[in-house]
Amino acid sequence: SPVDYAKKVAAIKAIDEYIKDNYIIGVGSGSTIVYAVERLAQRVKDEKLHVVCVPTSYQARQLIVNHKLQLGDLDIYPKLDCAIDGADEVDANMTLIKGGGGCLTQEKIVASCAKQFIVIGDESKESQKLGEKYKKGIPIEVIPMAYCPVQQKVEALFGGSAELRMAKMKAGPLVSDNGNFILDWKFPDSQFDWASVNTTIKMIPGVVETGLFVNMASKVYYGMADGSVREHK
Ligand code: DER
Repeated sequence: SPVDYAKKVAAIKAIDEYIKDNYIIGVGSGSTIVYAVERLAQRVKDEKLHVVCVPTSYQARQLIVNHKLQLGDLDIYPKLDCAIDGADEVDANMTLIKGGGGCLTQEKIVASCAKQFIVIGDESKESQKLGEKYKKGIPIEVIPMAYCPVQQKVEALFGGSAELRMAKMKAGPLVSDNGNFILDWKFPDSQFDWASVNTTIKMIPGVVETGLFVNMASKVYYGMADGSVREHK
């Protein structure tokens, strides 16, 4: 489909421009990253590159293993050369909403360990203001026993509604790779200082991580259906 093609061209551009021999690479989660891992595996084979891949989810781990790429972890490689990942939305300041796929916690940890954090996506992810494009709300990973007080505190602090994410192929709430629940906070249309919102929410007892990635992305590649790729300016 045109969207898949757009994702693919963005992924190829990122891998071709950023990956070098002996790189330690953080591998993100979602659907766009699949094209990046495919391209990476092709380059490793063609150019006989030596790279190590650190996953951000069980899904990313499977991608790495299935493409016969060398698997690493943060115990062995706490400093990464670059991390590549998708996003649910990117605003004018390159603040991201991530976590649509429920992998925000390990994604943020891995991104924070990388010298460069490269975001890839189709053009539908680009917006001026968070909330314009991605309507499901900002994911917040919480310790299960705390989800109700966290829900209430987020809504009391900032308004909107924080809803417990329910699983699709399992009865009950979605359980993250870390064994936690996820709230999707549908925030009100307002001028938010996302850095301060992120810090405040993280300080609520029971919150593990938010899907607000503030001042983390080094570059964003937006793939277009016509095969061209725009970089965030
Ligand atoms: O869950 C996540 O953070 C994913 O990276 C998501 O934001 C991007 O998923 P996509 O590449 O399938 O759009």
